[in-house]
Amino acid sequence: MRDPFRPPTGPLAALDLLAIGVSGPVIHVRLNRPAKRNALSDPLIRQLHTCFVNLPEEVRAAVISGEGDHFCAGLDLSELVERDVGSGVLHSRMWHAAFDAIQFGRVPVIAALHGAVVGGGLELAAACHIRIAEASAYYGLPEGQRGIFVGGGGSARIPRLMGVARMTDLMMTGRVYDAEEGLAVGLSQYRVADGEGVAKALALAERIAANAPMSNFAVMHALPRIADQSQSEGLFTESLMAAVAESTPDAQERLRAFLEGRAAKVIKSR
Ligand code: 1HE
Repeated sequence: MRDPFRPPTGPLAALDLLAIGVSGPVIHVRLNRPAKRNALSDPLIRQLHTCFVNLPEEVRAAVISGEGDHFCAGLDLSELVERDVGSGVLHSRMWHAAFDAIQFGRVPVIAALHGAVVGGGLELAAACHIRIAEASAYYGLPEGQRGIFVGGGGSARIPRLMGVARMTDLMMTGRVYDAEEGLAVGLSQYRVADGEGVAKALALAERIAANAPMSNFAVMHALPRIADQSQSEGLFTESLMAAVAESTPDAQERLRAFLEGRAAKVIKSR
């Protein structure tokens, strides 16, 4: 039985645009602007950054979801009007810092998606490590229709999930993918019934939190970088990361546990 979720203490307690609960090693962070469909205003982006650089010590995995009928409607368009070039660059860099704190932070992050996952909402989802989509989830990149471009890391992250050609199609034509299509093209890794996304995400988060922290670190930090490297550089990076991971006391105990018959076998799931 999971402990009840408790509100955080410390710097996270002041974040009023996020509804945050901590239960054991799992933190659940909910975007909490449902009246504006969780549109990402500057204060909300800053709060996401503050949250992920100040995770409580005991946290080992995180879940992000959205309050209300939608995960996230993307950039708060009311803030975009009359922004000059210089502040536009800084604004985009602020998003990059926040989403980097999620992708390259201390713990794996799982997104539970429902309703609109559009524009910056899809950029946020793409910064997470695993995405679970409820049947109601749909994906779009309306930047093309709004006369703007992605600025929250979408051009770097989204093609790595579904390819440049598909992203071009979404941006140029306004095409929208439903949950099934999103699963098929790689935007999500799981598709669940409506109302089941958060429970699935929390269950996966608990399982991930039980991994050796250095294994999770290697997957989060080494894997995407190796994918960006040449094969030769990637293989070398892999050797270094593998040696670091397997030399931890945690790894040695887990290997011993298997050899002594104390650890679970790998079996086919249903
Ligand atoms: C917003 C936003 C927003 C809703 N910025 N205020 N994103 C978009 O182009 C998506 C724009 N939003 C929508 O298409 C729809 O709102 C939804 C499909 C997400 C939801 O529809 P619905 O019928 O449930 O809600 P609504 O009535 O459209 O919106 C409710 C309120 O939220 C309303 O405000 P109100 O004061 O009239 O009640 C909307 O104005 C407000 N709202 N979405 C501001 N996005 C770093 S670059 C990233 C670039 C992008 O993300 S571009 C994509 C922007």
